[in-house]
This record gives sequence, C-alpha cells and structure tokens, in this order.
Amino acid sequence: MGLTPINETILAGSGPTCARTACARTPRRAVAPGIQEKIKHHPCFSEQAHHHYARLHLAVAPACNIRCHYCNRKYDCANETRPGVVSERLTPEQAIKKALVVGAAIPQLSVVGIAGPGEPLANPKRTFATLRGIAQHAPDLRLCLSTNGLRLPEYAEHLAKLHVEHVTITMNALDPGIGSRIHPWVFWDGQRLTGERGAQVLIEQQQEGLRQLVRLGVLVKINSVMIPGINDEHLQDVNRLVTREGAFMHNILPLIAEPEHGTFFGLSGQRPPTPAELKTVQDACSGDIAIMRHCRQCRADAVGLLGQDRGAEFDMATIDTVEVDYQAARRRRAEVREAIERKQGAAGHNGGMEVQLSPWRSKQPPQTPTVAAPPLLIAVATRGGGLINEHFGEVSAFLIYEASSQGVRLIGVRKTERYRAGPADGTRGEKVLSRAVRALEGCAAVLCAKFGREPWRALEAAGIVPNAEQVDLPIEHGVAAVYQELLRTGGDQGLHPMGVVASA
Ligand code: CLF
Ligand code: SF4
Repeated sequence: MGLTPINETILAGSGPTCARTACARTPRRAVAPGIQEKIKHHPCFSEQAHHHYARLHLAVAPACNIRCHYCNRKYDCANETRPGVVSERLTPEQAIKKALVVGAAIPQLSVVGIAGPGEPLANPKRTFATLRGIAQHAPDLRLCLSTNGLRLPEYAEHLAKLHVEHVTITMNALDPGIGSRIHPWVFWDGQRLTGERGAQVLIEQQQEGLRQLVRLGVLVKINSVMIPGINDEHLQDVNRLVTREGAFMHNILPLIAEPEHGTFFGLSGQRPPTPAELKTVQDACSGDIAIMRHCRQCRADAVGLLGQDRGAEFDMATIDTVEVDYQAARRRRAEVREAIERKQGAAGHNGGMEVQLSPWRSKQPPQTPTVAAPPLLIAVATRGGGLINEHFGEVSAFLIYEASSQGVRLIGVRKTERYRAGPADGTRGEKVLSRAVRALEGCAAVLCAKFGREPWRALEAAGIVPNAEQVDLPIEHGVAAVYQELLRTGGDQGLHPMGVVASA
C-alpha cells in the first residue's frame, strides 16, 4: 500500500493533541509526583517506560507453597515465554553477580525482580539474601517481587525495609469456590489444605498482604489470570476490591494453556480467552485503577526490554568469566536514564499514566474533525525504543494499538512464535506463519521494519494490510499515518470498523 505523508489536517482534527487533553477525557486518578518518580523507570508499572527500560528476573526461588492449575515448572524450552519457566536456577551469590553483569551489559536495566520459578516468599532466605545483595552492590536498581501472596502478611514489613518498592500479587478470585477451581491446594501451617478451605486461606492472606503493603507505601500491582468459564465474570469483583484497597495497577492476563506444557488446564482442554474477551474485561475494569495492557507474561529468568528477551546471552558459565567495573556500569546506567528522559521530555511523555491513551501530536493547532472515523486495530512490531523497528519474522509478540478519532492507544499484546526462528523447515514455517496471521485477527494492518514475501502474501490474503513504510518512526506517528491512509482507501476496500475487511 502506498502511503501519503502524515496528513496534519486529519491528525489535528482527529482528537486531542496533548497528553493533558487525553487525561481530561480519560477517567483515571491522577498520579502523585512521588508515585510518578517510582514508576517512571519501571517497565511494567509505566507503559511508556516499557519501550525504554529493561528488567531482569533472578530465578532464585524454586519451591512453591500452592498449586495453580496453569503452572508446570518442569517444562522449559528456549522459545518458551511464560511465568514459571527458567533455564537455570541460581544461588543468591550467582544471582547477585548476574544482576551486576547484566546491569553493565544492558545500561537500560532499571528493575531487578524475583518472580520464580516458584514462589519467592516460599524461599525467603534465598529471596532476601538476593534482594539484600543487589541493594548493597547496585542501589540504583529498583527491586521488584512477584508473589502468590500466601505468606505476604508475614514478610510485608521486611520487603518494605529492604526498599522493595514494587510488588505484584497474583489474585485470581475472592470467592473460595472459584479460587479452588484454580488453586486445588495450598500448603499452610504445616499441612496441605485442599479445596475451598485452602482457597479461603489464600484469599484472606492475599488481601491482608495487599493492605499491609499499601500501608507501608509499596506500590502494588495485581495480576489476575483470566480463565473463561471459571473467573472471567468474577474479575470485576476482584478489580473493585483491589481498587478499594489501594492497589496501583491491575494486570488481567490471558490464561496460557497448551497441552504440551503439561499443566492441568492445558491437558484438560481449558481454553484461553480470545483477545476480544480479554479486552472487554480489561475495559470494564478500567476506572479508578491503571490497567496494564503491555504485559508479556515473562519467564522467571527474563532479561532485557519486555519485548526482547536476551536471557540466552547470560548463562552462568558466561557470567562466571566476566569481570565488571561496577562503578562505571552504574555511571553508564545513570547517563542512559538521563538520555531517555531527555528524549521522552522532547516527545512530551512523562512516563506516567497518560500514556495509556497517547494521542498523536500534531505540529498544527487542533481542528474539528469533518467525519466520524471508525476505530481500527493496528499491530506493530517493535524491539524497543518506542519505534517501529522489528522484522515480521523476528516478532515474538505484536503490540496492538487502537486508532480512532480520539487518538492512538495501546490495547494489548498478542504473542506469536518467531517465524524466522529454528530450522528452515517448510512445514514448520507454514504453521508458524499461519499462527502469526491468526494472532493478528481483527487487525486492519500490521507495521513492521520488513516482511518476507510469504508473510506479505499471507497477510494480504487474510485482509490485513502489511506496511513497511513507517520504519524507525515513533509507533504512535506510524499508527496514526497508516490509520489515515486506511480511512482514505478503506471505502474502496470495504473496510469496516475494528479492522474487518468485508471482502476477506
Ligand atoms: Fe518482573 Fe513482574 Fe516486577 Fe515486572 S514482570 S516481577 S512487575 S519486573 Fe511485567 Fe513480565 Fe508482565 Fe510481570 S511484563 S509478567 S507484569
Ligand atoms: Fe506456579 Fe506461581 Fe502458582 Fe506456584 S504460585 S504454582 S510457581 S504459578
């Protein structure tokens, strides 16, 4: 598709042209300056930060104290990205060295988290030794922890004392009947409690842990796994409670359940939600709490920007041979942060919540739209920096943007498998390609740095416009430009709202 340059008239007339206007339109609580400071470098707690800052997960916590029907910690594969999965388990000493080495090699590193492969607070000695070591040797790195919450009330104060500023609690239910269908048992007080008894204890501990962390000034994100037919209709209740109790953000994730993962849900045929189902629940929950829409469902040993896992570069055999000048590494991280902040300042982003709805910015004053334009979904391939800069064949997850007369906003992430990964096997390639095209269902266009011939044809055949003309442009500008082009040409192509092409 040939694209005209950005049409400033349509851009300006399509909606608000500054973040302030977007905020005014979006029912969302204001972010206090102190909180802004805490989230602006955190790739999970700030949507804008995820384009620029990296996280590291240290896999020091092998044991777990509950059972989740979506988890199997035995399964590992280099291409597998989901919580609970790791290639190497680390001692606290190894983990601290890894953090220092990664922090020198990736100066965008801003957060070090412990997220498994089991439950960090079921392995308190290892977890706290690791957190203490990082705080001592690299105090500029923020500490983060992800927990099932069972032992949170016991350790909340300890976490706050160690300056763990961000904690995620996975909370899937408030109702023990629903909870027991997800968590069949919990290990509590020396015994295994099954069914609703176990779920009840878990739920009470999670809520008490949340209250304590909020009281201690720790920012809490709630992760809820959406499981159709089990807790999908219940998640709004969870959302109301965690909002009331002071959680900062709610991340509603789709269940991952493939038979080859060997999980109960994978083997029993439990289906994940469709992207539309997930978005409906996320939209219904977005009121007075930030809704996370850019989660990548990371491995418990993930390294790098959220969309660019570099774990394979940092195995312990390699790390053991590396010498690092830690002071120089820290200075370099500070320089990189300053450079990113300057860039964000120039672009008008402040790393805060307004970026959940990021209107494109026009050089022209706003004008009244002449037409009511339909919203369209547009997929983007990026490897970071907030730019359209990834090859279609290298994408492991597309960012999905909704463009409308109101602006451009990120509404989700759709995972796929890298088309160019693995052996050049025709059958595998076809399968991966058809899965990638299916992942883009409902999208009007996909913007990448480059496409191979086969993907280009497959996308066109599916009624999805491939576009490689926005390379290295900021995502929102590229999406805005393509949106206008689609509106301009859509009449000829039978383009319908939300990206469905009538002839496809
Ligand atoms: Fe890791 Fe989690 Fe901290 Fe982020 S991940 S412990 S809050 S630093 Fe982030 Fe990964 Fe989603 Fe987790 S994208 S799975 S929400
Ligand atoms: Fe797996 Fe985490 Fe659940 Fe434990 S709490 S069973 S590690 S998903």
